[in-house]
Amino acid sequence: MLLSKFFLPLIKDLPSEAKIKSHQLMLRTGMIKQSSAGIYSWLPLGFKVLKKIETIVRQEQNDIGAQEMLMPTIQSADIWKESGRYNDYGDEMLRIKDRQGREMLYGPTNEELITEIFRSSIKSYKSLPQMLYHIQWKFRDEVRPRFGIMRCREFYMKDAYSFDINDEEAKKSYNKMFYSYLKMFTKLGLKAIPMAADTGPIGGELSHEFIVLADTGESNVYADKNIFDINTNKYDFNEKSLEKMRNNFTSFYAVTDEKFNKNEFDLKVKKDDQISAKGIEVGHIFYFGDKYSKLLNCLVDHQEGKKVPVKMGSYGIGVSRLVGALIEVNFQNGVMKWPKSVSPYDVVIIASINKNDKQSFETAVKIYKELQRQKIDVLLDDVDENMSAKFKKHDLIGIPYQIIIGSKSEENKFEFKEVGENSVFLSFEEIKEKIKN
Ligand code: 5CA
Repeated sequence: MLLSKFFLPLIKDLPSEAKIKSHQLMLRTGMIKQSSAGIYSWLPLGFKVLKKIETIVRQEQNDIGAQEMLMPTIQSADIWKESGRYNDYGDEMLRIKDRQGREMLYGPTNEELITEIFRSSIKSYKSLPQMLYHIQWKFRDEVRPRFGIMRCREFYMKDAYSFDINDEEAKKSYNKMFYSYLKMFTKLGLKAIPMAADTGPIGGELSHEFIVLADTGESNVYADKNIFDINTNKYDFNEKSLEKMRNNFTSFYAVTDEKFNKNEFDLKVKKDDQISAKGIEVGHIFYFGDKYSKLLNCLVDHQEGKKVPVKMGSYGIGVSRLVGALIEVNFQNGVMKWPKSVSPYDVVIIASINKNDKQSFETAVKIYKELQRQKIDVLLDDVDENMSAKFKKHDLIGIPYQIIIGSKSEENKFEFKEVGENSVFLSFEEIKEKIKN
């Protein structure tokens, strides 16, 4: 992509409500544009990052055997009346009437709809376990939408649902998700720690929020610092190993503020190991057993002949919120560096545009075409402005690798820089290898 042709509306004057780094950066680099309070359009740069995150989430969910599907954003109120949440959800739910006067709503989550799909499709324990997920927009009419896409009204969520015959089997599904989440966040370059949490309007007794520590986070968390040192790579995807992994995490004190108890904290965690910090909730998993299956009469034939309500869990990830979390963590001292796994482009060529130096631009175009031929996603900054203005702009756009073509270029060696490190002079082959690795 040529930057001169790219739809990238950079803005200089930030609206005063942009208080945190991610909100500011996303507006300045034209990743998003507010359309109304808490509702955003995703412009090409932001959309690319969002889709890359989505791809990693999808891969990791498929890897543990979860099956992707797609449920609609608009749901009928009837199933929510069956569960009793049509009233309980309160003002956060956006209620709509269609032309026949039927009550509809914009889904804030999908426990009811998935239970309804399941009950009309699966009748026997023989078809269990099942794990289904979709990645779909949600709407919650938050009282105070703020911090851009961090707490907004319309947001992109991955929500998965598990179905098992009993608590013991359901625990295995919960452990699989636990594992999938930890792997997924590692791939995104994030350290997200599972912490015991309140179940809120979803319900049930058991839940964990996955928290990324950040000063700008909205959650207050309390933890034993040793939980951050658990090496998740030593666990495999088999029943015993997954159980060990979960037991390892849950043996450390790590809770969100609703679950916090000062006496317990002091009793279980040495003073020097106590962390009390702010964090961003990037995911939340729940086990609520037969809460919805009982209310919605979602029964399967048990091995012993009787009919039993299926045991369910649900597992959410804030796909759009993750974009913000990644910025909060990786935007330091005015310089953004996207993790390579989700960067909008693999590399940017920053070329000097100068009437007296036609050579530089020709070289830049040559490298650009060659990288494209190698299927490397490359951005060429061909905008007519001085190099220092270009560097400032790319400090914000945050592509992790830069090829700088200007006065310093040498014969067949090009200035190559990984953001945050010193630049080096490399041949085209060496550059290609670096990027591909
Ligand atoms: N049904 C369950 C799990 S599938 C559920 O809805 N869980 S949740 O309410 O915790 O939401 C899942 C994730 O969505 C959260 O962990 C958070 O990362 C993200 N999220 C929730 N509300 C918002 C919001 N207003 N703006 C942006 N992301 C949000």
